[in-house]
Amino acid sequence: MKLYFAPGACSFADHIALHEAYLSFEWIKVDLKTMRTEDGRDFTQINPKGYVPALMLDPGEILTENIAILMWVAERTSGLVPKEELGRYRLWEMLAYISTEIHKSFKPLFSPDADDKAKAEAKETILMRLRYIAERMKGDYVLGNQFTVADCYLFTMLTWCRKNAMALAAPLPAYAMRVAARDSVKMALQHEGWELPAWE
Ligand SMILES: N[C@@H](CCC(=O)N[C@@H](CS)C(=O)NCC(=O)O)C(=O)O
Repeated sequence: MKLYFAPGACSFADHIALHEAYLSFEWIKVDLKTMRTEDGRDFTQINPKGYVPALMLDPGEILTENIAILMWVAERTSGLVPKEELGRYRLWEMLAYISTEIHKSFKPLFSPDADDKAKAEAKETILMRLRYIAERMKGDYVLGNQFTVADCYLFTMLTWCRKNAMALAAPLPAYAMRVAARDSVKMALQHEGWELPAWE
């Protein structure tokens, strides 16, 4: 199995999740400017959508989209889906919120064409969406006291907030430090070759 990633991109979430699930995989860096992989392939032949993450499953099947990859990984192990009756759907609900309401809102912050007003509005929206989560967090992790793949995704979004000098509402800085201490995060960082921002 191969994870196609770009350092520090949203594929970091999938990278952490694969380590959390103790799955055996190779991590292949993609240059998103040239669309070449570090093993010399045209990435658009692997994922014609032209973005990471892409997970090549062992029989040659390609899975794309963070939500699908994270759910696939979560369901390969017993510990990454919340245990309660509605747990699988609560996980899906949170992944969808992170993907469509938070992840997508970062777009102006990465766009060279976006002006300062668009960037400021994007930051405001993201912080509002994160406050919704922060005000409802009851345990150590986003869905309670169990670490799930939603934490892999949310944590990745928080690294982007800090890279953009956005102040996180409590308890998110403490939460981020807790997630940062996990072996899965340390391994993914080492493989991707970048360092975490400061949390406060
Ligand atoms: N809908 C996709 C979005 C993935 C995405 O936004 N990937 C970014 C990195 S975080 C990317 O590869 N962008 C490169 C590009 O669009 O050229 C998902 O959730 O997996």
